[in-house]
Amino acid sequence: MADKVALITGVTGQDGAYLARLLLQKGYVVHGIKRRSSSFNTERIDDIYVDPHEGGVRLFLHYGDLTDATNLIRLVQETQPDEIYNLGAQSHVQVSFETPEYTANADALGTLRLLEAIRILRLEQKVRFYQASTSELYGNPFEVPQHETTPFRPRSPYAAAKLYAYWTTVNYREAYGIFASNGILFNHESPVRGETFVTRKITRAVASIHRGKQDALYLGNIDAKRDWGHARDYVEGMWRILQHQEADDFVLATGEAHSVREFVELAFAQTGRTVHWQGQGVDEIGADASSGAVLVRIDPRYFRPTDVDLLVGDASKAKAKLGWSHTTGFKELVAEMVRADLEDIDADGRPGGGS
Ligand code: NDP
Ligand code: GDR
Repeated sequence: MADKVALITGVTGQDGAYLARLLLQKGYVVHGIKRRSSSFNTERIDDIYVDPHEGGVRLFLHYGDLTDATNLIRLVQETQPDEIYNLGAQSHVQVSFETPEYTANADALGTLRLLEAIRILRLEQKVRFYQASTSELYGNPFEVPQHETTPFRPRSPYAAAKLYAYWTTVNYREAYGIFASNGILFNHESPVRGETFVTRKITRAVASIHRGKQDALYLGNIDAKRDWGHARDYVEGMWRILQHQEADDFVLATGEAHSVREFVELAFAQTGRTVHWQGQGVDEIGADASSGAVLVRIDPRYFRPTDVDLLVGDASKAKAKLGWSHTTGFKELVAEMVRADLEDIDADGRPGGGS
């Protein structure tokens, strides 16, 4: 039997990089869509990319964009994928308040364009489609923990765009019989998490402060709680969702919620520092318990017009139907991220990783 072919949008992102690696290990031929950029943007996949001139290539990169329908149609036609993983998105919630129209174009209409490409090319019976849906759909949720049947109530342009993509995926499954599934994934992180998401921002700062290259870390809402897992586990879940006997929607989560404040404390603890909180509101600081040095300050610039206070998922459906559950817990995740940023800073003087 011929090797399976996968097409990944967002292959240069955190999840794209982990998923491409996983699929190559499973013997797939992988096509990834990358955006044209004036500087290199393939840092996260450079180690798995083989120069096409060297032969034996199984990972192919193509220029493209979710806002460009003709490009998507051509790429689906040329690559004839068995599985499409739609991971590409303007994925930053706070940025979506600044660029709501672009976010809707890429995240909402981009999903529609890909599903239409499948239909236009008459690939409804061949392609399995994975949509990167998100716990942000729940907003400030109606119930805790959240599962597949919890009502959605988006609280950002990002979440509203992803809501459209979620329902379009369901509709194309029902209307045209496409194997189209949503993974409703709760936050997942790794050493290659984008530097402006809160976890990576914290672990990079912890490493910089520890090596004397930065004084303090500026954060917004430190009482927000999230269900943080490891990206490695979650891409395995994406793959399992597409291997299931029928298209369906699944929550992937760890089932544990922690605050940004707890993440900060645990991350600093990796470098032997205890954070002592003093003051209130925007005047609250986190000081080093032994030296008194200020490690954390609040900057209202990082507050969102509407934020989500608590997200925690119930992945029991994925466990029962897909045999999926997370393997890396919160403490190990934080330790791995701090360790990686310390190693990077020691290697080249700055906390590294891709973005
Ligand atoms: P990243 O931000 O790390 O990666 C996003 C990817 O999308 C990048 O490759 C980026 O390209 C690409 N991209 C952005 N805009 C476009 C566009 N217009 N056309 C084509 N590609 C584009 O996100 P993650 O890897 O963390 O997340 C993957 C997906 O899962 C996203 O859709 C995200 O919204 C969703 N998600 C993520 C969760 C998480 O906790 N990580 C949880 C739930 C859902 P470039 O590298 O050039 O910027
Ligand atoms: P999130 O992730 O919005 O959950 O979206 P992010 O790490 O950006 O924020 C988590 C929480 O931390 C609070 N916060 C800060 N956030 C950032 N980025 N920077 C700060 O300085 C800061 N201080 C406090 C935020 O207010 C928020 O409450 C991520 C993305 O990957 C989405 O694409 C994905 O859909 C969801 O996770 C699930």
